[in-house]
Amino acid sequence: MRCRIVGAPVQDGAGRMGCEMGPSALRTAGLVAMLKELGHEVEDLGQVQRGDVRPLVHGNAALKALPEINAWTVAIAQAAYEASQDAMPIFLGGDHSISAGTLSGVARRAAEAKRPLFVLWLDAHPDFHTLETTASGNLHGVPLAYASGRPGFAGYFPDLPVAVEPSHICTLGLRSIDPAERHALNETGVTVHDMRAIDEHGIAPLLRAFIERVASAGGMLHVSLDVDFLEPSIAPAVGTTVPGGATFREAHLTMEMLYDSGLVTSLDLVELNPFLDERGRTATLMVDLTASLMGRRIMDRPTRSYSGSH
Ligand code: HAR
Ligand code: MN
Ligand code: MN
Ligand code: MN
Repeated sequence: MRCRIVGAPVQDGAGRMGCEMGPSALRTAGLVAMLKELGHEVEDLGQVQRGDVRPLVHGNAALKALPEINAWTVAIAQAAYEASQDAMPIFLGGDHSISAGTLSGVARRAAEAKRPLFVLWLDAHPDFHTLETTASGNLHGVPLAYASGRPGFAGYFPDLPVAVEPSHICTLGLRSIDPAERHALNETGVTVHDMRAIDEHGIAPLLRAFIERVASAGGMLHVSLDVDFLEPSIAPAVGTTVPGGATFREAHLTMEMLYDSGLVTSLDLVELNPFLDERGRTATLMVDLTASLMGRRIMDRPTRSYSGSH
């Protein structure tokens, strides 16, 4: 496969500094060499450059860095659209606000290819706030709402070329949901597999059902992996740790099943804050999980093992 690495060194969407160093840490942990070892062709496009910031005033006084995130989203959406031409882009965050741009760009690409876009959101949080409902004002809490066309972003974030259909979104690993997000998730029909569901059923059947849906629709699949999807004791380098996350094996199994599906067309690696890491262990884990997504396996197995119409 041909991969394109796109650094998106954004930290203004998070409540604390440090995610700006995320792309460097992921590169330092050996991302490019790992992909080449797995037989992929890799092109590292370097870092996205943020465009000019224009003043923006919103009625929610809690909002932080709205002009900056607007400008980042413009630039990242364009970079994502370009990088996804005939290749699989891997976006290196940066906080999760980068996904406002990555989803916008890959949704435009999927629409041009006349294929439905599906999204797997691996996170402790749904990031489903609108600009009105966020109380923290941290804009890493809004990208999934923006990309799925929830109202209130017009004039503050760039116009979306195409929205992601909420019924094509599956969140996995949630365990910190604000009341307004809970309400909106129920109302829009996003699939939610929270940690309780994972505990009760195991991650495999939940993920398999979603993969089957993507396969039978002939869909493209964007995977957005937030560091805080993981149990904090194995992945400390994130500003918003929530106890009770995915274990090492649950996370690898998720990636291995996704590889076997042959459906993943783009990937975000987000929220890594290297300032909070312990000797690079979280960056290394994120690279190892990416390896499992890209074909590293314990023993050989058949690929594309899911029934699809395409
Ligand atoms: N929902 C909370 C808020 O809006 C926490 C959001 C935290 N988001 C991330 N990415 N860390 O998932 O402030
Ligand atoms: Mn997130
Ligand atoms: Mn999160
Ligand atoms: Mn559909």
